Amino acid sequence: MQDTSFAILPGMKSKTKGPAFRSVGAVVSRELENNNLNLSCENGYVTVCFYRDDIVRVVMNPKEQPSLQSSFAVVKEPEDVEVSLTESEDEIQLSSGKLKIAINKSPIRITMLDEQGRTIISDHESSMGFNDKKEVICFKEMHPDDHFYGFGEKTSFLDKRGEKMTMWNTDVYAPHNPEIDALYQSIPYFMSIRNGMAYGLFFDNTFKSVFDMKTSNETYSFWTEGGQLDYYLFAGPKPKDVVEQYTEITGRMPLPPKWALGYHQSRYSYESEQEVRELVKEFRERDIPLDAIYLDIHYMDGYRVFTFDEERFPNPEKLIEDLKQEGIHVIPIVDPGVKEDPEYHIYQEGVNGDYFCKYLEGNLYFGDVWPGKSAFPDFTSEDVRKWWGEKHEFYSKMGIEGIWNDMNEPAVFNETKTMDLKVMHKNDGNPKTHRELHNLYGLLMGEATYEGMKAQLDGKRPFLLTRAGFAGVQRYSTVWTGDNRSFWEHLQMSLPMCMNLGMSGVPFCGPDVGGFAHDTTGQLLTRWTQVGMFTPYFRNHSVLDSIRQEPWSFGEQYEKIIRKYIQERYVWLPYLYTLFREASLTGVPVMRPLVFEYPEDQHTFNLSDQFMIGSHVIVAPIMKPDTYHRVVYLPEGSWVNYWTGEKLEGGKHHLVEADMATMPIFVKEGATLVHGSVKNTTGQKESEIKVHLYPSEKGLDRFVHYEDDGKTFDYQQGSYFQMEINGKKAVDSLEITVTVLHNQYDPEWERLHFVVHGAHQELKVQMNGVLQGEAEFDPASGSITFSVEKSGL
Ligand code: MIG
Repeated sequence: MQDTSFAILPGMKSKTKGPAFRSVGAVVSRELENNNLNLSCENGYVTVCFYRDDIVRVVMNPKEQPSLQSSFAVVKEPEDVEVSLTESEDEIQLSSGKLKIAINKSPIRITMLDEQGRTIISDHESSMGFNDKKEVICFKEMHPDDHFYGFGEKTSFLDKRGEKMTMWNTDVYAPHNPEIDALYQSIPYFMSIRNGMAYGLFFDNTFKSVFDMKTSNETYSFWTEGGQLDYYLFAGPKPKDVVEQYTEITGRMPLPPKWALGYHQSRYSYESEQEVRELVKEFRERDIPLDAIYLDIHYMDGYRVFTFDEERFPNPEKLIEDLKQEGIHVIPIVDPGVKEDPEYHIYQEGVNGDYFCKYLEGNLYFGDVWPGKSAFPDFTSEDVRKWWGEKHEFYSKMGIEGIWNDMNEPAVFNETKTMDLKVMHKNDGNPKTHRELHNLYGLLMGEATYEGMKAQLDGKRPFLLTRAGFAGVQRYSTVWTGDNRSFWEHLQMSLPMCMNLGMSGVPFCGPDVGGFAHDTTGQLLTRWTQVGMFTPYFRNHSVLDSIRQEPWSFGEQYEKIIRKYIQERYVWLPYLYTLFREASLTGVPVMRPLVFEYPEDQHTFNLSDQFMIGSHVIVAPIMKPDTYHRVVYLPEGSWVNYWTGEKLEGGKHHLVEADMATMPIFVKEGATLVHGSVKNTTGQKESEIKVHLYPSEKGLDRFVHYEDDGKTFDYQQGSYFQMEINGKKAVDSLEITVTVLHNQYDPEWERLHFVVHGAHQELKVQMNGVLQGEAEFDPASGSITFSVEKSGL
């Protein structure tokens, strides 16, 4: 019976050519062991277990009792959840109080319900199945109002309903167009938002997998080439809860060093010490802030990792030291391929230590990459990760604090673009093929690199950038979206791509600003840098033979605007840093789609050309050539144009003007924005911070500003500063309260400079009960300003 049901499903059309799927069938018996419900079914086994009262794991294995070992993506052990079980003839029910799992017995069909008994997610009647190729599949019901987000790094628009996506880390030089459904990162996770409610699903399987939200309108499915059907359900109910739940399972981003949030300049390649020094000089002379410069593959001796070319970089220590004096960090690229060269120490160590990937038969795997024939470290084993991490002393001893990992899908120059799938990874004594572990290669390289650098930096936070990754990549690395092109379409695409990465637990991400391949133009670079001001990761990078793309490459007219937006990044940094802190604690992304904050508002469901920074700022960039107007959607509430102070009513679309120098930004009334000042680097001292208040009729929404040293892990021991800002408003008065919540770090600044926006002459401003008699009203901007000494807080 199940066979026929599977065969006629439209979702199975593409699969019917292969061996037919069979359903796991009806539940035959059940047993509750600790918190695991083990079900024996006609054609297989299913285990259901609670990880938290709002997180449930389901595992199906056609052959035997499911293994509850998780992939490397998972960092969480199940909590001791109190679960009650009730059973009727047709159904078994598990309840955690917050969440109910109802299991229909014949055929097995799992439904998740909320406290009120509303269905959140439910198996289609075909539920779970497998075929004799060892592929496994799961069908869920698709509600007419489901909209899907996440899935990591994908092309196309924000809402992934109607898409079919493959999870297989792939180096795609071109094209990143809507039909490319596998890029460098694989994050087999999504969330659904339906009528304001959200749930999430993480498919913890490292094989190539596919999510099909396209073929049928009533069901969606996910399947994989091998292993168990192993997934987690996150109960929500809000998008923020789902991200929190997903990152509880796969981990969160450590707080990055502040310098990693500044403006970064890259090029394939800055080829010599002299070129790098001249570049820095140029930035300084032109007064453009800069925090980091990248060394692409030309810095190495014949593309051998952990070396410098002695002619082009005769004294890297001195270069790095000199730049550090100016507050600028150097970030070298490190690829996984190690050149086959018996006279090269890394290759020698790798062979002698048995650190490289091998076939079952014992011979080394070699692939062609930049250095020519190369071997690849087998990062699936801890000793290899340790070795690789320790090798980074070569860089850290020179003062390097950031590493750039590329080609770690791994990319290999051949037809399949990657390693031979037959390679057998040692995997700490549990050998598995590359076919199974391919998607983990970048993540494991990231762990090796991050942990290695962390151990060497003497308490300082390392920075890592990676191209490839899997669920959990946020624990080690920042993600850039690979080889995009200098197309307006790719600027447009970068918004939903980064927003979905953010919804997938990766808050720290960004595209190559200006576009990597192809030639950028003055307009495109300017508009892209405007967006870059707010993308969590902000780096300009371009390919070898393309036109130059540094901020001054297109004449003064564009340079002026580009400078202004890079400077604005530094102005907004204290606010961004507070959001990074939030992301590191809860997983909630810094850059987020409007649907994340307004999940009930249908205008936001597929809004791909606007985004939010935190909960009170909407950014609506221009992403078309010769365009100086655009439509902006503002959700409910009152909004203020950041540049002009003009007030705009929410709940509707507005036509706004945006000359070349303007990227429209809107601030929601009730907001507090903490700003710093224009600087050369993030490391420069801040003597005063500005607190911009945008009171609504009622006052201010509670805001908690965060600060620490921006460099070390001391904040984990409590060395940070937190200040709560609140406010009550009447027609002629504003009562601000500032409360220091946590005071174990002394901020650099001496005073707070308050700016009350949307004020009028008669407005009386009090802070902590004290009337600000000295406050000045500026009729031109409609704002009231006053300062408060830190010592007076
Ligand atoms: O196949 O290191 O995505 O950022 O500049 C090219 C050279 C290899 C690909 C990366 C790109 C980098 C380039 N690399």
